[in-house]
Amino acid sequence: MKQFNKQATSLLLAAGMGLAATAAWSADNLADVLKARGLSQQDLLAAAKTYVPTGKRDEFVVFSSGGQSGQVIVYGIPSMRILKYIGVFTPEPWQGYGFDESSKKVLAGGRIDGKDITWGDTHHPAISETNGEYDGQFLFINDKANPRIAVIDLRDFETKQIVVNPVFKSEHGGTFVTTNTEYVIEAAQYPAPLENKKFYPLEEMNEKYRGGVTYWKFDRKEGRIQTNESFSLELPPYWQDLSDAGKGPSEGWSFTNSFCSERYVGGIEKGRPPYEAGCSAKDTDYLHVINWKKAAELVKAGKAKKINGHNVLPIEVSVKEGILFLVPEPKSPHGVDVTPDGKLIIVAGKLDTHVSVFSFEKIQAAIQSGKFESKDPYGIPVIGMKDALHVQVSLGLGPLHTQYDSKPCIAYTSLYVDSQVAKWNYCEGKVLDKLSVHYNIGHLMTMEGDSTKPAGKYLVALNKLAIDRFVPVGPLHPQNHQLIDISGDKMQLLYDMPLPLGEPHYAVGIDAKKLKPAVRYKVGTDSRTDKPHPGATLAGQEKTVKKGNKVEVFGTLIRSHITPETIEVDVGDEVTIHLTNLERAQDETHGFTVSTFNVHASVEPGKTVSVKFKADKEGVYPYYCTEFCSALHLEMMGYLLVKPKGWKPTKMELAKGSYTEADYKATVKKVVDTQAIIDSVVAYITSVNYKDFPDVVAMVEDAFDQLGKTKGLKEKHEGFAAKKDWENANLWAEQIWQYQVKTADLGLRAKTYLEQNGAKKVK
Ligand code: RUQ
Ligand code: CUA
Repeated sequence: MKQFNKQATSLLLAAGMGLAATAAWSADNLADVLKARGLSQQDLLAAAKTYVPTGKRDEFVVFSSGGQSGQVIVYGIPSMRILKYIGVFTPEPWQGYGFDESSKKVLAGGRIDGKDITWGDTHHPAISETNGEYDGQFLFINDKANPRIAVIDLRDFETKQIVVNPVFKSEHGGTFVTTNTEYVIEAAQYPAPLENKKFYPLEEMNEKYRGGVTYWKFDRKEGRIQTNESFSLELPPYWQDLSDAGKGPSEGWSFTNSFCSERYVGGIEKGRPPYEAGCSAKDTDYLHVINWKKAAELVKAGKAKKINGHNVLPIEVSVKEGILFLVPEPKSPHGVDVTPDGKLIIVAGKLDTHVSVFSFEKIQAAIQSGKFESKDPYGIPVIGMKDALHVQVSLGLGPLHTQYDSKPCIAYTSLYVDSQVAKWNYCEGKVLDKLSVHYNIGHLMTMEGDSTKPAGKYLVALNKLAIDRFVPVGPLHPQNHQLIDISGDKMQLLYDMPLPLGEPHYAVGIDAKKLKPAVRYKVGTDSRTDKPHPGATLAGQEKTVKKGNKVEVFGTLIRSHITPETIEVDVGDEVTIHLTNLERAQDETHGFTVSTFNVHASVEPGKTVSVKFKADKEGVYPYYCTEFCSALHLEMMGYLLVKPKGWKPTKMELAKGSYTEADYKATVKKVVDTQAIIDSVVAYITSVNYKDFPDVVAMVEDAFDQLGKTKGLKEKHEGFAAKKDWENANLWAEQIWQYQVKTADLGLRAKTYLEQNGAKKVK
């Protein structure tokens, strides 16, 4: 320890004097590197287009579904560097998600039939929109396996709410938002009885099984879905697939396609032809065209019936009120994507080489004039395919999803079987370019490509198979996200990124400037409710309260200690530890765990978090901070003492160290030297316009907070020295130094920040 102190002092001295080492580039030249690494000029160009040097940032931020990991993956474009995994349907220990009390409540919102479901099959993220443009405020994502939707607040990138679909047993077509995020759309996938826990044999598929679409009402002010104002449309047992919301002229409408409109029931084990044969027998399936605005009014007017306590508009009502129509679409379609101007709806064929471009205007004309070619078996009017089509274009094998460019009429469609991206013009129905991807592309995504104003520039191919692209890591391969430059006439492949967490289905990319996440919470905030946390505590007010067998600790965290440093309980007590992080400095997160009790919290600056457990075994359990937060991070710890029943203390003295007067004097000198560094840093900071830099102001406040804690300690150590109690004298002097180190650390960080961000002299 003494050794370390000496080193730390000289480091601080060196940095304080401005003796930062300058990194020298080696004598490499570009040509040599290209040769040595076997790279082409093309590779070099791609590298230059994607490389983001240290200190610079990405232009776009992508939120990718984490597939079966139940999480959301956040990465930057063009660097393709992963920035974060957000725990959503699955516990995520780093963020304490599922290991502290408030986040457990969020996960509990996703319980079904009283059971925890600790994974999810995430497919489609959606960013909240204002006037059809991404606004960067909220993110939604669905769970296909256990039909649920989650709300993530982009002010802190935390999951705030999970809601369970009350009438479906699976879903795929979620999440899609309406133009002003009034509703989040979620469509069923595999038909089942809508009533919970209701059994009907498969022979009753046509009569008793149903599909549907749910419109979740989103309250933007609260940042939460309002379940009681949400509703669903009952739909036939066609397998509803993806959806999209109308915009511009088609605002107020939504589109959901389907497959297996044959309503086929397989049973290969009984000798019946399997689902895949029966579900693709017909040449066409149905696009559902729904007037959701009118549907919402009908629900308000009491036309819905309650199923499982949820408002459902029966098919007869939707037909009678003229809010539900069908349009035949080439068989087994997959994606449905409304064009940025809201005039056209593009449906990809999956088992057909064509993409079909439907015209909203033509669909409306057919509806207005009552021109229908037939009715489906449930009485829903069917508009003739020809009457709704704008154009059909043959793109290649296995078209799945379509995304849009910033240039008018330009779209990109993924071709799963061909492993290609097709660039084409949907106004004129012309193919413009094709690019091979590796391999078997599912979704693709352009920047802000779902909005009314796509940003162009980049496209990401979300490939289902990676095969030979990466160093092998066993039979389960990573996924391959490929970055493609779409700024020119021809598409150019720039980068392969292995994604090692689940199978991402869809992703959304937003201009990084639109995201404005906070760097700290207001002190004492419960981040999962966004409200003041009842367990919040301020410095000096820490306490432990015992009532019966319930122990509640109101503690604080600040470099480098946890207050309290000892928690004593009796075996069998129920222990709740509330912790508030008192730091203001950016990125000064503390973590917290107690040995063997399966709790963990991530406590960012200002946040209050609680962990709770039953101290059901006697013993000694260290607790500590799990984030490397400061030089004395390893010392940021304490003991939980779980005392046996009827335990009485026998020995009351703590072991003593053996400190001498020389030790004390050395410590005092160290304190004086360090103060000189602090003074020089302070002199620098106050000589420039540091008040113009909010991050620096926070660091400076924090630094003075730390220094403020040394008040009275000088008198204290001198008092002990006068009594020749060298242990206490030395330790209290040492404690001054501890606060000084944190002050100096913050001060130096502030100084570096100011130097790198062009601070100006004020006097
Ligand atoms: S999808 S299988 Cu969006 Cu193509 Cu889920
Ligand atoms: Cu706080 Cu480590």
